[in-house]
Amino acid sequence: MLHRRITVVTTFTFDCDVPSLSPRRLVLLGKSGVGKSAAGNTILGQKEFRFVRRMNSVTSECSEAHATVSGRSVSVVDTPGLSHTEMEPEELMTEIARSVHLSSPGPHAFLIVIRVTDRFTEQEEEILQQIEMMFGKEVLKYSFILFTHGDWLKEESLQTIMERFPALRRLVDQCGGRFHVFNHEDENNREQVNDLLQKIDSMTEQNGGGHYSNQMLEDAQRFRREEEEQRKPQEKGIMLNIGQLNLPRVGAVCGGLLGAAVGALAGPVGAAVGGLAGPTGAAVGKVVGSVVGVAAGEAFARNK
Ligand SMILES: Nc1nc2c(ncn2[C@@H]2O[C@H](COP(=O)(O)OP(=O)(O)OP(=O)(O)O)[C@@H](O)[C@H]2O)c(=O)[nH]1
Ligand SMILES: [Mg+2]
Repeated sequence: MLHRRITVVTTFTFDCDVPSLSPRRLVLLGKSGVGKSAAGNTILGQKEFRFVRRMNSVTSECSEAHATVSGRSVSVVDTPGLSHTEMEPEELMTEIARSVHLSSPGPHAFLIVIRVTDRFTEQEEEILQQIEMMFGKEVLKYSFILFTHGDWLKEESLQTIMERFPALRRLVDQCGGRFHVFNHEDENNREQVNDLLQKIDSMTEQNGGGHYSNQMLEDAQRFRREEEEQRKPQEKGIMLNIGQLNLPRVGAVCGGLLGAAVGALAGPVGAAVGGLAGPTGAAVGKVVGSVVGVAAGEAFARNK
């Protein structure tokens, strides 16, 4: 009897997408000079983005760089400042939107960079409105406030600063209370980077492992276009109403009123003169008054 030995090789596939080791794609957003590029370098642990202390904006184009950080692949996209000193608003918006494509298939987190030393007013809240306008409401689910210049915080903790500035508290609250403080002066401190990545992991977990996508960006852009289209007819409506006004008639009415007023004024003057010079003077005064009035009225109507 022939015995056949059959060997069954079973392949088990483990899904190795362990959350803490899965790649992370991050986009840095914020005003000019707040330390976006410097923060990008701190995260990657290498000098990829140019940063300098300057009055004018430094970064004018989006750029992507990646590195292995604590055993995982991390990609960072640096963007021009939302308050760029030289770019036109439309050009700036198009360039910043490109960050999503560079972060393909889409970023896990938008790091909204704010300097702890800034004075926090309602104006700071406008940053978030600007970001929402560009990327849509969905963006808040993936947003995270990253404070830079942590070395400037003395004994005061960020919690106490937030108590002093309700606008800042509101800003953080809108991002689900997520924030982290960075100190670029201490760039070799990898703990601050690992802590940030952990916080981003929790956010990603809350988002079911998902990320912001090109589709969300397209939806936001379509929504913005539709809103603009809806606004246009109303603006046109105002223009039409002005266009439909019968200007010659308006001119004639205004002219008539003006003429009557001048006539009324000139009439008594003539009458006074006439009163002095006798009945002829009065008649002449009245005629002069009315002629001046009518002429003024017609001139006004003609100009219209
Ligand atoms: N002391 C201190 N300085 C910092 C920190 N982060 C950034 N800076 C400095 O702030 C300046 C501006 O930093 P950048 O990274 O160029 O700022 P940015 O937001 O990229 O600016 P733009 O490219 O113009 O939009 C640089 O001189 C940095 O060295 C920080 O945590 N502490
Ligand atoms: Mg920069």
